[in-house]
Amino acid sequence: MSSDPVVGVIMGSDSDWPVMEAAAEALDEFEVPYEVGVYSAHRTPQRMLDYAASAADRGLRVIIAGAGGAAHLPGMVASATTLPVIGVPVPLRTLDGLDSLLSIAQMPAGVPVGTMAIGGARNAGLYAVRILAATDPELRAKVVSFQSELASSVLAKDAALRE
Ligand code: RP5
Repeated sequence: MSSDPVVGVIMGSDSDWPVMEAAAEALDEFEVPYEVGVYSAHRTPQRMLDYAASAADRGLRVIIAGAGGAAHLPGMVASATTLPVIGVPVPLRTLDGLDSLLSIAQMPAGVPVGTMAIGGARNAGLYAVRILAATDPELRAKVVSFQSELASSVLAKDAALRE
């Protein structure tokens, strides 16, 4: 948890955390302040809506929402906020997360959710960083370095294979 968070990392259940913590780790890498919480679309619907409706006024700029199965959290949060919402389909024991993916991706026109891959919490964190970096030159410089390191790591692996 950080002071003055600009990203909300929320999930439908604490059982989603083993997947969702990768989003928090990515935000940590870029020193982006965030908050985490459990907000269930089905078990605590009003609390979820209150969170979404107050998020922008509290200073959040992006919401990352992960859920599994009947994964209605990202879409419902998107319906109650003007902030960009990034959805993470959490894979459960059955159906390998395909149900989660389809629940999050098939949004009606007018209520967008940026849907990540099944279990794609790290990319959700990195996507939030990119959204913030669009208006933050210091953060953008960190993204440039990150991409350069990513490319270098691939070149190093390529070189190792050729030895
Ligand atoms: C969803 O139901 C949650 O996001 C979680 O992925 C799934 C199971 O929740 P628990 O029964 O483990 O609390 O709403």
